[in-house]
Amino acid sequence: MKQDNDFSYLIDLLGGGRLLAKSLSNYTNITLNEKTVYSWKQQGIPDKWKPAIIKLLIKSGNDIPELFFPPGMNIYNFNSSLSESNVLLSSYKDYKRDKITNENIKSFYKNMLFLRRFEEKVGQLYGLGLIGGFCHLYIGQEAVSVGIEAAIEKDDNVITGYRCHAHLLSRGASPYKILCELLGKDEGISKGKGGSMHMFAPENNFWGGHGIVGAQVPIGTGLAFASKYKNKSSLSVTYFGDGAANQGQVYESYNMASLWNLPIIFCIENNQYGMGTSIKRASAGTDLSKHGESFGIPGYAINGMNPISVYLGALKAVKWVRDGNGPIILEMKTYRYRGHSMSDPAKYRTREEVQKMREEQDPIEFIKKELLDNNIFDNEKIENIDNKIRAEINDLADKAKNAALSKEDNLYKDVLFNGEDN
Ligand SMILES: Cc1ncc(C[n+]2csc(CCOP(=O)(O)OP(=O)(O)O)c2C)c(N)n1
Ligand SMILES: [Mg+2]
Repeated sequence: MKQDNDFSYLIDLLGGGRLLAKSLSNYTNITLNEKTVYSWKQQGIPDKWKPAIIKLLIKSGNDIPELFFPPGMNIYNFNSSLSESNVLLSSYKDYKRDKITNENIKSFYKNMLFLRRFEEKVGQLYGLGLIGGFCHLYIGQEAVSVGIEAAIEKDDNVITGYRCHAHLLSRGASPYKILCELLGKDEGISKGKGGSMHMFAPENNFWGGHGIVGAQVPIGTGLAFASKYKNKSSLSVTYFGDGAANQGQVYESYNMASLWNLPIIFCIENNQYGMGTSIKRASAGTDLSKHGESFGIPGYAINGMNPISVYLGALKAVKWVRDGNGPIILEMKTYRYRGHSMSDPAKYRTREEVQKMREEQDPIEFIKKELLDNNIFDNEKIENIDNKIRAEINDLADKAKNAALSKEDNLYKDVLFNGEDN
């Protein structure tokens, strides 16, 4: 049984003999002792237990080697369990660590920290009365944008709602131009006319910045349609919130995306709250990753406070879409630390809840620990990077403050499209 022995690593993937014996016993109602499971490491996993093990592997977000399926079976025999197990990709942790390089960890840290310090600066500028209009900060949710961006290509299209500064930065847009936009300056990324909620960067394949809750979803679906229509390999990552997830146009988009097999990742940033209401009070079905089921769209819930989980989940989703399988939903379980916008009485949650998330689940602290535990960076290096980022953002903000205000005739420019289609 040489071939079966090769699968002994699956036992470790599922937590080792003791845990697997327990999981299988719970799963099948057949009592299995730990020693028997350990003996499979030498003797091979019996075919009888393989279906249950495959289900556990699917649940924990692991790949299943083709040769592991019992004779006559393949992944499609497990389709129903695929939709049943929305926690699938949520528990990537140590056992998937081997797919992550030190370079990944370093860039997750730098990129997330940049987003955090940038948004903190924006909060300060707003507090000083230098930013007008609405302003929604992304603090707490950094792992989502950073993890997704690491898994997609620059040719792919990204679109989101009004909480958009971070996505734009992740796309590689100029932080200086974003600051100018916030301050209503001529050099702003939308020439100072859009402000916080309406930033666009077509050169970065970033399509807004939309103030109407959920409105970006059909547009993101249109971006996916354009890729398909023009035979491009690019996909569309369409972000929206838990509140937006119940808008009617989201379901119309699901339907069309599935019907036309469009290359789109619907990325729901479930930060647990809309403008002033928790998802539990606002949504009849709180398992947002399952909302595409009746349209035949698979969905996975992912720990959106962990950039490694986000990245690995996104890699799978990207592969699914690029392989021509059509849309997929990724529900990122995340959390925002600040108010919904800069004016938010925050009566819908306790300070203790926010504090607990910050202390226990902060994505940047998590990655910092990875850096230290694996001797990738020491404390000094970590601090130097932080200081460098702070200094860079301070300089850019000072420069932006001194830049010229948007000119009045900008009001009449770029209102209607009159350029060449590409
Ligand atoms: C169609 C529409 N309805 C209501 C609003 C007011 N509004 C702005 S943001 C928001 C909450 C959306 O919450 P969610 O989708 O969870 O996104 P989050 O703010 O949490 O990122 C609401 C109701 C709006 N902008 N558009
Ligand atoms: Mg929300």
